[in-house]
Amino acid sequence: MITDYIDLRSDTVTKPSAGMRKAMADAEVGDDVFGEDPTVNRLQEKVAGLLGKEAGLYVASGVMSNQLALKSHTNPGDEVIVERDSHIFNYETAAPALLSGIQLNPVPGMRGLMTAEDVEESIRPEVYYMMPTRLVCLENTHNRGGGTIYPLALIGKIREVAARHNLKYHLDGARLWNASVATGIKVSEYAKHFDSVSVCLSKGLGAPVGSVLTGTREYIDRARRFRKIFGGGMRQAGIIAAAGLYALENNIDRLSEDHEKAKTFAGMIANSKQFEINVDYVETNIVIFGLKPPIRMDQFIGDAKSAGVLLSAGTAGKVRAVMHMDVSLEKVRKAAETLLKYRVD
Ligand code: TLP
Repeated sequence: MITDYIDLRSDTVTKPSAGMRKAMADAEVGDDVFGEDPTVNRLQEKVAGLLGKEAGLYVASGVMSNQLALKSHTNPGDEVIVERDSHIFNYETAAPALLSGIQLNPVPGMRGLMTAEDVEESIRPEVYYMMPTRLVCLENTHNRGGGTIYPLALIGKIREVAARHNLKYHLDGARLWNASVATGIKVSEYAKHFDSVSVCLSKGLGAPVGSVLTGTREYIDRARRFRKIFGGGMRQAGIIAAAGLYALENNIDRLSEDHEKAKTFAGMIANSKQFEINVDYVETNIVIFGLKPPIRMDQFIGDAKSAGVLLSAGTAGKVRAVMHMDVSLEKVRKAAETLLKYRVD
Protein backbone atom coordinates (compact mmCIF):
# COMPACT_ATOMS: atom_id res chain seq x y z
CA MET A 1 0.00 0.00 0.00
CA ILE A 2 1.26 3.48 -0.87
CA THR A 3 1.45 5.74 2.17
CA ASP A 4 3.37 8.73 0.82
CA TYR A 5 1.27 9.91 -2.11
CA ILE A 6 2.44 13.00 -3.98
CA ASP A 7 -0.76 14.97 -3.60
CA LEU A 8 -1.31 17.44 -6.44
CA ARG A 9 -5.12 17.44 -6.29
CA SER A 10 -5.32 20.97 -4.93
CA ASP A 11 -3.50 23.61 -2.92
CA THR A 12 -6.23 23.10 -0.32
CA VAL A 13 -4.62 19.85 0.90
CA THR A 14 -1.86 21.52 2.93
CA LYS A 15 -1.68 20.99 6.68
CA PRO A 16 -0.91 23.73 9.22
CA SER A 17 2.80 23.96 10.06
CA ALA A 18 4.15 23.84 13.62
CA GLY A 19 4.50 27.65 13.65
CA MET A 20 0.94 28.08 12.46
CA ARG A 21 -0.40 25.66 15.06
CA LYS A 22 1.46 27.55 17.80
CA ALA A 23 -0.07 30.83 16.62
CA MET A 24 -3.49 29.15 16.78
CA ALA A 25 -2.90 27.77 20.28
CA ASP A 26 -1.75 31.17 21.52
CA ALA A 27 -4.57 33.17 19.89
CA GLU A 28 -6.46 35.69 21.97
CA VAL A 29 -10.17 35.02 21.49
CA GLY A 30 -13.65 36.38 22.25
CA ASP A 31 -17.20 35.95 20.93
CA ASP A 32 -17.10 37.09 17.32
CA VAL A 33 -20.90 37.25 17.00
CA PHE A 34 -20.60 40.14 19.49
CA GLY A 35 -17.67 41.44 17.41
CA GLU A 36 -15.39 40.74 20.39
CA ASP A 37 -12.78 38.39 19.00
CA PRO A 38 -9.58 40.47 18.82
CA THR A 39 -7.81 38.04 16.49
CA VAL A 40 -10.71 37.94 14.02
CA ASN A 41 -10.89 41.73 14.14
CA ARG A 42 -7.16 41.99 13.47
CA LEU A 43 -7.40 39.59 10.53
CA GLN A 44 -10.34 41.45 8.99
CA GLU A 45 -8.56 44.79 9.36
CA LYS A 46 -5.32 43.38 8.00
CA VAL A 47 -6.92 41.92 4.86
CA ALA A 48 -9.04 45.03 4.27
CA GLY A 49 -5.87 47.12 4.63
CA LEU A 50 -3.88 44.98 2.20
CA LEU A 51 -6.68 45.23 -0.36
CA GLY A 52 -7.29 48.93 0.24
CA LYS A 53 -10.91 48.37 1.29
CA GLU A 54 -12.83 49.88 4.22
CA ALA A 55 -13.80 46.61 5.89
CA GLY A 56 -13.44 42.85 5.83
CA LEU A 57 -15.53 39.89 6.99
CA TYR A 58 -13.98 36.59 8.03
CA VAL A 59 -16.01 33.65 6.72
CA ALA A 60 -15.79 29.86 6.69
CA SER A 61 -14.95 29.29 3.03
CA GLY A 62 -14.42 30.73 -0.42
CA VAL A 63 -17.88 29.58 -1.43
CA MET A 64 -19.47 31.35 1.53
CA SER A 65 -17.54 34.51 0.70
CA ASN A 66 -18.63 34.52 -2.95
CA GLN A 67 -22.22 33.71 -2.04
CA LEU A 68 -22.36 36.50 0.55
CA ALA A 69 -20.92 38.81 -2.08
CA LEU A 70 -23.67 37.88 -4.56
CA LYS A 71 -26.41 38.07 -1.93
CA SER A 72 -25.24 41.47 -0.69
CA HIS A 73 -25.11 42.98 -4.21
CA THR A 74 -28.41 41.66 -5.62
CA ASN A 75 -32.15 41.16 -5.17
CA PRO A 76 -34.06 37.98 -6.13
CA GLY A 77 -34.78 37.96 -9.86
CA ASP A 78 -31.56 39.77 -10.80
CA GLU A 79 -28.95 38.43 -13.19
CA VAL A 80 -25.20 38.20 -12.67
CA ILE A 81 -22.54 37.90 -15.38
CA VAL A 82 -19.89 35.24 -14.74
CA GLU A 83 -17.40 33.47 -16.96
CA ARG A 84 -18.53 30.01 -18.09
CA ASP A 85 -15.63 28.17 -16.43
CA SER A 86 -15.76 30.23 -13.23
CA HIS A 87 -15.86 28.64 -9.79
CA ILE A 88 -19.12 30.43 -9.00
CA PHE A 89 -20.81 28.85 -12.04
CA ASN A 90 -19.27 25.37 -11.82
CA TYR A 91 -18.52 24.48 -8.22
CA GLU A 92 -20.90 26.37 -5.99
CA THR A 93 -23.75 23.87 -6.32
CA ALA A 94 -26.39 26.30 -7.65
CA ALA A 95 -26.09 28.36 -4.47
CA PRO A 96 -26.88 31.63 -6.31
CA ALA A 97 -30.31 30.21 -7.20
CA LEU A 98 -30.87 28.63 -3.80
CA LEU A 99 -29.59 31.39 -1.53
CA SER A 100 -30.13 34.59 -3.52
CA GLY A 101 -32.84 33.68 -6.05
CA ILE A 102 -30.69 35.04 -8.86
CA GLN A 103 -29.75 33.79 -12.31
CA LEU A 104 -26.22 33.49 -13.64
CA ASN A 105 -25.40 34.50 -17.20
CA PRO A 106 -22.30 32.46 -18.14
CA VAL A 107 -20.11 34.16 -20.76
CA PRO A 108 -17.54 31.98 -22.59
CA GLY A 109 -13.96 33.10 -22.04
CA MET A 110 -10.46 32.20 -23.23
CA ARG A 111 -8.66 30.31 -20.47
CA GLY A 112 -11.14 31.91 -18.09
CA LEU A 113 -10.79 35.49 -19.33
CA MET A 114 -13.80 37.34 -20.74
CA THR A 115 -13.43 40.29 -23.10
CA ALA A 116 -14.97 43.65 -22.22
CA GLU A 117 -16.98 43.43 -25.47
CA ASP A 118 -18.47 40.03 -24.54
CA VAL A 119 -19.38 41.33 -21.10
CA GLU A 120 -21.08 44.39 -22.60
CA GLU A 121 -23.04 42.30 -25.10
CA SER A 122 -24.31 40.09 -22.27
CA ILE A 123 -25.90 42.94 -20.34
CA ARG A 124 -29.70 42.84 -20.60
CA PRO A 125 -31.56 45.80 -22.06
CA GLU A 126 -33.69 47.65 -19.53
CA VAL A 127 -37.10 46.32 -20.48
CA TYR A 128 -39.70 45.05 -18.03
CA TYR A 129 -39.90 41.58 -19.56
CA MET A 130 -36.20 40.83 -18.99
CA MET A 131 -34.30 40.44 -15.72
CA PRO A 132 -32.03 43.27 -14.71
CA THR A 133 -28.27 42.65 -14.90
CA ARG A 134 -26.79 43.82 -11.59
CA LEU A 135 -23.29 42.46 -11.19
CA VAL A 136 -20.20 41.25 -13.08
CA CYS A 137 -17.86 38.72 -11.44
CA LEU A 138 -14.25 37.93 -12.39
CA GLU A 139 -11.92 35.25 -11.02
CA ASN A 140 -8.20 35.99 -10.59
CA THR A 141 -6.29 33.77 -10.86
CA HIS A 142 -8.68 31.66 -12.86
CA ASN A 143 -8.83 28.10 -11.56
CA ARG A 144 -10.31 26.13 -14.48
CA GLY A 145 -8.54 28.45 -16.89
CA GLY A 146 -5.30 26.93 -15.54
CA GLY A 147 -4.24 29.51 -12.94
CA THR A 148 -4.57 32.31 -15.51
CA ILE A 149 -3.83 35.86 -14.42
CA TYR A 150 -6.33 38.57 -15.45
CA PRO A 151 -4.34 41.41 -17.01
CA LEU A 152 -4.86 44.64 -15.06
CA ALA A 153 -5.76 46.55 -18.24
CA LEU A 154 -8.54 44.06 -19.02
CA ILE A 155 -9.85 44.31 -15.45
CA GLY A 156 -9.98 48.10 -15.97
CA LYS A 157 -11.77 47.80 -19.32
CA ILE A 158 -14.45 45.53 -17.87
CA ARG A 159 -14.79 47.91 -14.93
CA GLU A 160 -15.53 50.74 -17.38
CA VAL A 161 -18.28 48.63 -18.96
CA ALA A 162 -19.72 47.81 -15.53
CA ALA A 163 -19.62 51.46 -14.47
CA ARG A 164 -21.25 52.63 -17.73
CA HIS A 165 -24.16 50.26 -17.11
CA ASN A 166 -24.37 50.91 -13.38
CA LEU A 167 -23.35 47.36 -12.46
CA LYS A 168 -21.49 46.23 -9.36
CA TYR A 169 -18.17 44.43 -9.83
CA HIS A 170 -17.01 41.47 -7.71
CA LEU A 171 -13.70 39.61 -7.72
CA ASP A 172 -13.33 35.99 -6.66
CA GLY A 173 -9.72 36.39 -5.63
CA ALA A 174 -9.32 32.99 -4.00
CA ARG A 175 -5.79 32.99 -5.47
CA LEU A 176 -5.26 36.73 -5.90
CA TRP A 177 -2.06 36.33 -3.85
CA ASN A 178 -0.66 34.11 -6.61
CA ALA A 179 -1.49 36.69 -9.28
CA SER A 180 0.20 39.39 -7.22
CA VAL A 181 3.38 37.39 -6.54
CA ALA A 182 3.65 36.31 -10.18
CA THR A 183 3.23 39.82 -11.61
CA GLY A 184 4.61 42.00 -8.82
CA ILE A 185 1.33 43.97 -8.93
CA LYS A 186 0.02 44.73 -5.43
CA VAL A 187 -3.24 43.06 -4.43
CA SER A 188 -4.62 46.56 -3.73
CA GLU A 189 -3.92 47.54 -7.37
CA TYR A 190 -6.12 44.68 -8.50
CA ALA A 191 -8.70 45.23 -5.76
CA LYS A 192 -9.21 48.94 -6.37
CA HIS A 193 -11.26 48.24 -9.49
CA PHE A 194 -13.86 46.17 -7.65
CA ASP A 195 -16.74 46.89 -5.28
CA SER A 196 -16.07 43.64 -3.44
CA VAL A 197 -13.16 41.23 -3.32
CA SER A 198 -13.04 37.77 -1.77
CA VAL A 199 -9.68 36.23 -0.89
CA CYS A 200 -8.89 32.78 0.51
CA LEU A 201 -6.42 31.88 3.25
CA SER A 202 -6.82 28.12 2.83
CA LYS A 203 -5.42 27.72 -0.71
CA GLY A 204 -1.75 28.48 -1.41
CA LEU A 205 -1.32 30.36 1.87
CA GLY A 206 -1.70 27.12 3.82
CA ALA A 207 -4.26 28.05 6.50
CA PRO A 208 -6.65 25.24 7.42
CA VAL A 209 -9.80 27.30 6.92
CA GLY A 210 -11.17 30.71 6.04
CA SER A 211 -11.72 33.45 3.50
CA VAL A 212 -12.24 37.18 3.83
CA LEU A 213 -14.81 39.26 1.94
CA THR A 214 -13.91 42.93 1.63
CA GLY A 215 -15.70 46.10 0.49
CA THR A 216 -17.17 49.31 1.91
CA ARG A 217 -18.19 49.30 5.57
CA GLU A 218 -21.85 49.55 4.64
CA TYR A 219 -21.58 46.60 2.24
CA ILE A 220 -19.73 44.45 4.79
CA ASP A 221 -22.35 45.27 7.46
CA ARG A 222 -24.96 43.92 5.05
CA ALA A 223 -22.85 40.82 4.34
CA ARG A 224 -22.40 40.24 8.11
CA ARG A 225 -26.19 40.05 8.53
CA PHE A 226 -26.44 37.53 5.68
CA ARG A 227 -23.53 35.54 7.15
CA LYS A 228 -25.63 35.11 10.30
CA ILE A 229 -28.67 34.15 8.21
CA PHE A 230 -26.56 31.53 6.38
CA GLY A 231 -25.52 30.09 9.77
CA GLY A 232 -21.97 31.39 9.45
CA GLY A 233 -21.74 33.39 12.69
CA MET A 234 -18.78 31.93 14.57
CA ARG A 235 -17.84 32.39 18.21
CA GLN A 236 -14.19 32.08 19.37
CA ALA A 237 -13.06 32.03 15.74
CA GLY A 238 -9.76 33.69 16.67
CA ILE A 239 -8.35 30.16 16.96
CA ILE A 240 -8.66 29.72 13.20
CA ALA A 241 -8.25 33.39 12.27
CA ALA A 242 -4.80 33.23 13.91
CA ALA A 243 -3.79 30.71 11.24
CA GLY A 244 -4.91 33.19 8.59
CA LEU A 245 -2.83 35.98 10.12
CA TYR A 246 0.16 33.67 10.34
CA ALA A 247 -0.33 32.71 6.68
CA LEU A 248 -0.41 36.36 5.58
CA GLU A 249 2.73 37.13 7.53
CA ASN A 250 4.74 34.11 6.46
CA ASN A 251 3.42 32.45 3.32
CA ILE A 252 2.79 35.02 0.62
CA ASP A 253 6.26 35.52 -0.85
CA ARG A 254 6.96 31.79 -0.99
CA LEU A 255 4.14 31.33 -3.54
CA SER A 256 6.79 32.01 -6.19
CA GLU A 257 8.26 28.59 -5.30
CA ASP A 258 4.93 26.98 -6.21
CA HIS A 259 4.95 28.82 -9.54
CA GLU A 260 8.44 27.46 -10.22
CA LYS A 261 7.26 23.93 -9.41
CA ALA A 262 4.36 24.34 -11.84
CA LYS A 263 6.72 25.46 -14.63
CA THR A 264 9.09 22.59 -13.90
CA PHE A 265 6.27 20.04 -13.94
CA ALA A 266 4.76 21.44 -17.14
CA GLY A 267 8.17 21.57 -18.84
CA MET A 268 8.83 17.95 -17.97
CA ILE A 269 5.55 16.58 -19.33
CA ALA A 270 5.52 18.81 -22.44
CA ASN A 271 6.43 17.24 -25.80
CA SER A 272 5.60 13.78 -24.50
CA LYS A 273 3.69 11.01 -26.25
CA GLN A 274 1.02 10.98 -23.56
CA PHE A 275 0.25 14.59 -22.68
CA GLU A 276 -0.70 17.87 -24.29
CA ILE A 277 0.24 21.14 -22.69
CA ASN A 278 1.28 24.64 -23.67
CA VAL A 279 3.91 25.60 -21.09
CA ASP A 280 3.37 29.30 -21.85
CA TYR A 281 -0.10 28.95 -20.33
CA VAL A 282 1.34 28.00 -16.96
CA GLU A 283 1.35 31.35 -15.17
CA THR A 284 0.98 30.43 -11.50
CA ASN A 285 0.59 27.23 -9.43
CA ILE A 286 -2.01 25.35 -11.49
CA VAL A 287 -1.17 23.06 -14.40
CA ILE A 288 -3.98 21.81 -16.63
CA PHE A 289 -2.99 19.28 -19.26
CA GLY A 290 -4.69 17.21 -21.93
CA LEU A 291 -4.34 13.48 -22.54
CA LYS A 292 -3.57 12.12 -25.98
CA PRO A 293 -5.98 9.46 -27.28
CA PRO A 294 -6.68 6.77 -26.37
CA ILE A 295 -5.87 7.79 -22.77
CA ARG A 296 -9.09 8.36 -20.81
CA MET A 297 -9.18 10.78 -17.91
CA ASP A 298 -10.89 8.66 -15.25
CA GLN A 299 -8.69 5.70 -15.98
CA PHE A 300 -5.56 7.88 -16.03
CA ILE A 301 -6.34 9.58 -12.70
CA GLY A 302 -6.97 6.15 -11.14
CA ASP A 303 -3.76 4.68 -12.58
CA ALA A 304 -1.74 7.72 -11.47
CA LYS A 305 -3.06 7.17 -7.96
CA SER A 306 -1.97 3.53 -8.06
CA ALA A 307 1.48 4.81 -9.04
CA GLY A 308 1.48 7.23 -6.08
CA VAL A 309 0.45 10.54 -7.70
CA LEU A 310 -2.86 12.20 -6.83
CA LEU A 311 -4.40 14.44 -9.49
CA SER A 312 -7.84 15.95 -10.07
CA ALA A 313 -10.08 16.66 -13.04
CA GLY A 314 -9.63 20.05 -14.71
CA THR A 315 -11.73 21.38 -17.59
CA ALA A 316 -13.40 19.16 -20.21
CA GLY A 317 -11.40 15.95 -20.27
CA LYS A 318 -8.24 17.63 -18.96
CA VAL A 319 -6.29 16.85 -15.81
CA ARG A 320 -5.29 19.32 -13.10
CA ALA A 321 -2.11 19.31 -11.02
CA VAL A 322 -1.79 22.01 -8.36
CA MET A 323 1.44 22.99 -6.64
CA HIS A 324 1.55 23.94 -2.97
CA MET A 325 3.76 24.33 0.08
CA ASP A 326 3.50 20.70 1.24
CA VAL A 327 5.07 19.27 -1.93
CA SER A 328 8.77 19.81 -2.64
CA LEU A 329 10.29 20.50 -6.05
CA GLU A 330 11.94 17.10 -5.82
CA LYS A 331 8.57 15.39 -5.29
CA VAL A 332 7.09 17.37 -8.17
CA ARG A 333 9.89 16.11 -10.44
CA LYS A 334 9.25 12.59 -9.19
CA ALA A 335 5.53 12.98 -9.97
CA ALA A 336 6.31 14.10 -13.54
CA GLU A 337 8.74 11.19 -14.02
CA THR A 338 6.09 8.76 -12.75
CA LEU A 339 3.46 10.13 -15.14
CA LEU A 340 5.86 9.99 -18.08
CA LYS A 341 6.12 6.23 -17.56
CA TYR A 342 2.37 5.95 -18.27
CA ARG A 343 1.57 3.59 -21.13
CA VAL A 344 -1.77 2.50 -22.54
CA ASP A 345 -1.90 -0.99 -23.94
N1 TLP B 1 -11.58 25.52 -5.40
C1 TLP B 1 -11.33 24.12 -5.13
C2 TLP B 1 -12.43 23.26 -5.74
O1 TLP B 1 -13.68 23.72 -5.36
C3 TLP B 1 -12.39 23.20 -7.24
C4 TLP B 1 -9.97 23.73 -5.67
O2 TLP B 1 -9.52 22.63 -5.32
O3 TLP B 1 -9.37 24.52 -6.42
N2 TLP B 1 -13.00 30.30 -5.78
C5 TLP B 1 -12.05 29.62 -6.45
C6 TLP B 1 -11.41 30.23 -7.63
C7 TLP B 1 -11.66 28.35 -6.00
O4 TLP B 1 -10.74 27.68 -6.69
C8 TLP B 1 -12.27 27.80 -4.86
C9 TLP B 1 -11.90 26.41 -4.37
C10 TLP B 1 -13.25 28.55 -4.21
C11 TLP B 1 -13.60 29.81 -4.70
C12 TLP B 1 -14.00 28.02 -3.01
O5 TLP B 1 -13.23 27.91 -1.89
P1 TLP B 1 -13.66 26.92 -0.69
O6 TLP B 1 -13.32 25.55 -1.14
O7 TLP B 1 -12.89 27.42 0.47
O8 TLP B 1 -15.12 27.08 -0.46
